[in-house]
Amino acid sequence: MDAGKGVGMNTTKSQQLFHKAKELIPGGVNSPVRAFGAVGGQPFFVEYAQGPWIVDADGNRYVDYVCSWGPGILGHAHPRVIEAVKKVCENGLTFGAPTAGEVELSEIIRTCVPDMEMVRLVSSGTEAVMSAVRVARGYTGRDKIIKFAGNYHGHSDGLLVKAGSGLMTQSVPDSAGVPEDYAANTLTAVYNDEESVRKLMEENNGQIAAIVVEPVAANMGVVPPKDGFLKFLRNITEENDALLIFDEVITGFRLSLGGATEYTGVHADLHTFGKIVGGGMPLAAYGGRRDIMSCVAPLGPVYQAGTLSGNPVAVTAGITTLKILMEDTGIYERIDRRAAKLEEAFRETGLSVNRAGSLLSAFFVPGWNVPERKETVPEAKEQERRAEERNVENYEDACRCDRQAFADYFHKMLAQGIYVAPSQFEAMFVSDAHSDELIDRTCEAIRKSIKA
Ligand code: KE4
Repeated sequence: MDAGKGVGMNTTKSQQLFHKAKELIPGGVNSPVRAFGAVGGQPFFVEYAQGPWIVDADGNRYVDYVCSWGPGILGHAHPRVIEAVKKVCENGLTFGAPTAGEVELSEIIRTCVPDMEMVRLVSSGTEAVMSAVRVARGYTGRDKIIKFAGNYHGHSDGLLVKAGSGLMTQSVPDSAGVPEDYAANTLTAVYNDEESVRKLMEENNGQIAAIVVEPVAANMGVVPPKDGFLKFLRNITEENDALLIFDEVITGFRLSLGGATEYTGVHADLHTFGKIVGGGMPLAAYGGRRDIMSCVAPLGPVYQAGTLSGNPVAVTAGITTLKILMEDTGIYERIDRRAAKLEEAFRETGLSVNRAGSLLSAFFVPGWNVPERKETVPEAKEQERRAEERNVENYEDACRCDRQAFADYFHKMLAQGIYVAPSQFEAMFVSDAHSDELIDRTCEAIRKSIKA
């Protein structure tokens, strides 16, 4: 990738910090995507963030559309959240014993998502999905699961897999260190492709514990489910006595207060939540049907535990965040409307765009920069082919995008003080702190950054 960096920005302190960090931390970061590997250049180191703004070690300010990969739906350092966290810290940071806050947060989650009849709090999205899959296996007595290419569910061994040689075969590890046999029980289907799921179900009849899916995919860029796809997954799991797991680590409390269930009307057996549910602190959750969750220790035989599970400080951040969302559900209309304005600006530049509520991704699809020849209106069939080619409906479509063009766009936006996710395969997150004025400024920056 071309090594780009903010035009005219002083990044001395960030560069010094990155140099030191690389000596101590693999790649200089504590999560790979932060290293700017997909876009080139060096990451800035954050000094502080407030509302829609993120400020780096050199004092450069950016409008932040990463929002810590989703938690920041209220904007950074919301005063009520900060106040509540400061106050609860004075009581002690962790006890390893039950607290009233865990009961309150679990009840709030169930109020927002009634299908969450029982909840277990954990510390990361990875832990939530890993545990939900284990519960599904324990409940059904079956070993195999189906996931989708392009869906990311955290870094547990059995989910760090990719489609094998022939898509209808078992998956292969997608990371060094994952034994082949750990991948063997994970089958990979094609998102939005019912036939790929049906074949795997038929070929593994009676062996599938669950299908795990991002109800709106956001890890291959944003890819919404086609009409009927989630309902199809609901039906085929019921027909085969398998469970349906909605991985709502991103969509939970983002698409609506009731998450994907409210947004799509489809009910899953188990759900996982992260990011927003913890208000930006290390907290996630899994849960669902009472009969299934009754399998979880100490109630049942499926073991899962955690020293900091339900941590009182994290729980307080989560409770305060969800209460603010419950008190003002108008936030969803506001952030969706603002995201729609960004979508319109991207479309004007010729990019393909997928949006679900306040989640969106612009794709540099093949031919994105070939202006339509106005003098000749292509035949309807040709128009249909071109439109089809521009659709991003699965991982294969997303992989066809021009990543260098994305990298150039990323750095041009950064140079204008707009920080979007440093990867074509990530989402753009809009928060309630992104004012209409900032949205307009971002639209202007988009038009300037993307020149066919
Ligand atoms: P964590 O373990 O990172 O809290 O959550 C894993 C996870 C599970 N499920 C979904 C749908 C997710 O998107 C994630 C994590 N999301 C990424 C961003 N796409 C986190 C960013 C990162 O890895 O640094």
